[in-house]
Amino acid sequence: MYDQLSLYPETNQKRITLSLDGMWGFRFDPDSVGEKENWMSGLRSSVSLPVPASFQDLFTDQYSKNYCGDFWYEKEFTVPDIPGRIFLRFGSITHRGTVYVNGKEVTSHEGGFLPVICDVTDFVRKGEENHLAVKANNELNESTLPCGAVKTLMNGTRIAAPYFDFFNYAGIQRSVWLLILPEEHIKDYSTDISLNGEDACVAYEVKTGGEHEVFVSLFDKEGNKVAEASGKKGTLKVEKANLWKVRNAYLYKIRIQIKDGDSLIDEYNDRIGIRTVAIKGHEILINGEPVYLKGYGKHEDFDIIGRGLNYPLIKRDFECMKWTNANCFRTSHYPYAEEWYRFADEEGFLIIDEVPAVGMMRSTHNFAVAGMGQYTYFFETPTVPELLKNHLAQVEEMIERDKNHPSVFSFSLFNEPETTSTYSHDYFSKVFARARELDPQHRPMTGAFEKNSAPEKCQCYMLCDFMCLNRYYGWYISGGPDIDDAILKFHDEMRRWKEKGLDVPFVFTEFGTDTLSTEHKLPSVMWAQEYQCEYMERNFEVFDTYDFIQGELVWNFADFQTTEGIFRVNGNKKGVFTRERQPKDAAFILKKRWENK
Ligand code: BDP
Repeated sequence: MYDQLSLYPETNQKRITLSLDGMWGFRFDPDSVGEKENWMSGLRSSVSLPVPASFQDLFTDQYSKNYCGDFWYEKEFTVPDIPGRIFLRFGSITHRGTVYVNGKEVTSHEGGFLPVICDVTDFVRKGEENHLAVKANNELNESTLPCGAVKTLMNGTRIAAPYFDFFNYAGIQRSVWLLILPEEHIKDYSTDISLNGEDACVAYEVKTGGEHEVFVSLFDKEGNKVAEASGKKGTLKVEKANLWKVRNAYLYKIRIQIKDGDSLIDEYNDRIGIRTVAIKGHEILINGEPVYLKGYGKHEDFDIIGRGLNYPLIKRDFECMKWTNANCFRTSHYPYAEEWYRFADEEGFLIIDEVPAVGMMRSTHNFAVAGMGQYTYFFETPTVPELLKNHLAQVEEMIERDKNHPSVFSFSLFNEPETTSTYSHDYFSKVFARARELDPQHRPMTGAFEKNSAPEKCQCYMLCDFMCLNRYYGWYISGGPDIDDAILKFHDEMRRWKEKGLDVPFVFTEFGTDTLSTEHKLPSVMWAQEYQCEYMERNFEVFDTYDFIQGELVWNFADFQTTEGIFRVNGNKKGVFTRERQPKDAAFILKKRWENK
């Protein structure tokens, strides 16, 4: 866990944020000789590569695309000769990285989807050029998040074997910043919101590195101060609060200051939304009002840049989602770049924020094995203590990073693990308990279950505040001409869940069909656009039968890259949009349904 420094970077009168994005030096290190040969002080022979981006699709050869092992980045940077503490902040290093400044190791971080932050004040030379090196690694095993393995080809080449259905993109995929902060600075803040009639209370807590007094104020959209308080802990009382509503967001500016008498020591500004989240019976309530979730499971995925941060892509995705009248998405299967959440805050989208706990089932084809009733043991192996340690750390870092976003209304703590053993129950009890302890806003906690997690067998559903089901009736189960059977089987499962009398909302976090944008056929066949449309309509029949079904997130928003194989045609084609973000026919069906839902 970091020293509470996950605040999104801001430049203001007391803070300087310098971008280190651009071209960096890059070099593969297949024999892991980098450290021995002192690459931390200079890579010597390197190629230029852009940051942020995944490295895989930038090259034209198989070796680079499928490279699995250590790889290095380097960059020269100059630190201005001004007072302050110097930090480096990587949006992420996938899947793990060690950071060196001027040849010396500064920090190491495990997990590829959350920030890496380090204080480099004692490592840099101010006013001069400094050398930054990162040794990264993209190998997977059964104690990493996500889970997978490394396979060795007969010629000795190592390749990632993910236990999950997305390409193992890696690299420095998010922005890198140099931060110059005052010696005594604001490290973190959290809020908890309650409503009282038309008024709101924003209880806050600020962490700083010193003892000077803290002042907090809140400004409305027009810049009028609407509340203020002082102290590291306090309450902002907002009269006639403008609420952050779904698809109708209102954001206040929160300003936090450390002062010594009249002199300002540090300041941090952020935008927060005033809204509450609750689960009551089978309803999801935002500001006390029921909301039906409409939207998608997504990926950070695009041609050439892989999982690299790209502002135009974020904009286009939100425009496409809004066009279909969606109000929600799940950050399947890992926390996304923070820019996604900032945009969602503005646009009034709800987010189910997911930790990279995917592939927790011993199978490289979860999507095929799921639902066949096969026991895919996982939580009774010797790798579990290390896996749990990583899982808990990433839950902590995710909640720490995302806790103040109004868009984040829930945290998902897994995707499709094995959940039928008592081992899985013990494991996830610990994960849920820790997450509940950490979230200052006490959001509902959940996880996405695959078909093996049946009502009679699942040992983990009781840990969730609402149920998220990934179901493929009409695709992996009884597809094509058998779809009538699929629907009967689907009803049968829902009836069995109903009989359990859980009285919690159920949300479908995945349902969908692979669909090639080139294929049309009447009557429909699997993989043709007509079938995707029919499948949607038939699934909606089921959803609309049960009042406890409170949401539908289609798998997937757009086509995306996966590992190659006979189940995938240059990637997973379950997108409602193509990888280029153009609509398939099903997008028009969703648009129409969600307009009135
Ligand atoms: C589910 C997974 C998702 C896959 C999807 C599919 O959660 O990552 O991409 O199925 O098969 O098993 O398309």
